Amino acid sequence: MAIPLPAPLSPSSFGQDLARGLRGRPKQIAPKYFYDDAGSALFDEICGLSEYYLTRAELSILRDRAAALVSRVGAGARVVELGSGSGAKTRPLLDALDKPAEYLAVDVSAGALAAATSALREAYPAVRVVSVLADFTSAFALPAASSRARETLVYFPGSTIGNLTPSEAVDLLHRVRAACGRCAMVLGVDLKKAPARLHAAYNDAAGVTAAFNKNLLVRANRELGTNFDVDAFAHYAFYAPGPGRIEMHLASLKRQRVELDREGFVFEQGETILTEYSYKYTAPEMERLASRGGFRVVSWYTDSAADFAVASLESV
Ligand code: SAH
Ligand code: AVI
Repeated sequence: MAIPLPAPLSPSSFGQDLARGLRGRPKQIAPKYFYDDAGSALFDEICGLSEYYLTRAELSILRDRAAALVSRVGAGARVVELGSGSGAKTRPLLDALDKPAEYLAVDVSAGALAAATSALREAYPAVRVVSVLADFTSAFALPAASSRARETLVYFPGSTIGNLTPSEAVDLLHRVRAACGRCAMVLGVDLKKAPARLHAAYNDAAGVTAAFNKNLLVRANRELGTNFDVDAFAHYAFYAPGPGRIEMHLASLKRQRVELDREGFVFEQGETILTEYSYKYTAPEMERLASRGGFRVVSWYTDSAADFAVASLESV
């Protein structure tokens, strides 16, 4: 699959995106900037929290249904995982496939990518493991498949698709489809449920999600020389039932002025930076989204509580 190569995130793109985001109303920044080494470690900690049911639910589906999810994929496939992180969900999928030839991990978090791919190389010596440090929200290319690889399976677990707006998600599906022609996809999706449970999942009692959110400001101060008063920002996350999404913000607890590249940005008391959306879907909504992106849902499995779904898609 010849896909144009995505540029890794550089401090200059972080600075430019942050400046653009702070000039906007509301102030905002893309969630991909959460994931430096500290952010990736905090996300892994979130995955173990009692309130954050998503990881447990998805792993239980993979444990029970991985074989069914990949039953249409033949031997010797190439797996491309988008947002691979620590690779915690990679093994159940590789184990279910018949002699996978290649595994490409695509992520913006350099440290997480290196650690995950080196562990996988050791665990799967027969699989060619490739790291692709890249942003999947921009046009991206992948290294050419080796002659051993027969077909491509795109793996997008974690409900990371929910961190894109529906129209961004459709664009990504189109890019994936254009890149691989006929291709199969396994997609993790967090489902709509009682707002109080969603609220709790993004407002854990131990404050790990708050630290994950605030790490963005810590990262900006370190990498860009900004002067955010991190202690004067509060984590603020809530479920908005209309659009069906969690919104995560950082709220300034006082009036403050932040400098970035000699440009000043004033935060009024209570003003927020929008740092993340996390969209939740129903099965019909996800089917419509897939169809707008050029895919159809072939099978769909949920955990026993129907909190989370993993779908097998194919391009149409
Ligand atoms: N798939 C793993 C990790 C999910 S966390 C799991 O389910 O546990 C989201 C991952 O996607 C992080 O590792 C983050 O670095 C990566 N990520 C987020 N936005 C990205 C982007 N635009 N391009 C590439 N990787 C991205
Ligand atoms: C990676 N992504 C699917 C997570 C989510 O649930 O939206 C990121 C996260 N944000 C707060 N907690 C976890």
